[in-house]
Amino acid sequence: MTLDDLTIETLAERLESCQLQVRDTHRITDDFPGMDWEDAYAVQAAILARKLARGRRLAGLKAGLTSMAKMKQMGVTSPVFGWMTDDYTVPHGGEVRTAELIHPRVEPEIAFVLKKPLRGPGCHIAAVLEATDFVLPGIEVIDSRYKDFKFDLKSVVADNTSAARFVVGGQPARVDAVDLRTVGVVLEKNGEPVAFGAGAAVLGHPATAIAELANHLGRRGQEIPAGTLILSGGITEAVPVRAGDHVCLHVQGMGSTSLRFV
Ligand code: 0L1
Ligand code: MG
Repeated sequence: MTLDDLTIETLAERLESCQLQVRDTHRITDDFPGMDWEDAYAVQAAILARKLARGRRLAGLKAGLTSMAKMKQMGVTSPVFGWMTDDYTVPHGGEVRTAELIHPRVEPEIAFVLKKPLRGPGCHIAAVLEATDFVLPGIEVIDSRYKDFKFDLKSVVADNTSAARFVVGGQPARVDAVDLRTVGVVLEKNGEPVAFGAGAAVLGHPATAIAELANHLGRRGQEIPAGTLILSGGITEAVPVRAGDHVCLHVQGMGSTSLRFV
């Protein structure tokens, strides 16, 4: 690590204030170009600690930058990870108040719910599938706190990988009832298909993202507890949304989930 505790806390306060006050900011690496990955994850953890101290609860974990195309674009070879608190949860078919967000985009994802804990290092697809209770469709709403959605990787990790809202719903499926590589997804905005893909767009198999999360936490002496909901990462590019938009995700064999921006 290169940053001291006070700096980590100051950066967490800055990024969380932008989120709560719905305003953007410049990249934190502009001020701290030498910061490292541990600094970035420490800022992210400090934002979570601030929310938990105010009574928020952890609602789930997420992998981001998981699609091959997005990783190539960003010049990375492994995903990034973040979290969602209870106030990020949108009920199936529910509403998102656009005035609470800066410049939201939506991503089609497959959500995993674990029945057993997962601990890395050495976690792999088979361990994830064995530990998964069910999978179901999920739409993540991302909302970078950085101006014009422009960032570098350490800045975006510190900003909790742009996490903002999410909805899950549809028909939960057991992992032996669906081929998560070939499962097709269609994302509709206002009734029009706007993005399509298959599960394999996420690291070849969405369970790989969960294994990489377990390995990431394992290197820090942590595990993914049983019962955790995890968004495994966007299957397509993120789609910008605005007030009035209705977004619906269909996942083959798992039904649909949706939300509305008001
Ligand atoms: O969930 C995601 O893939 C977002 C990761 C952060 C990068 C972005 O905001 O697009
Ligand atoms: Mg995502």
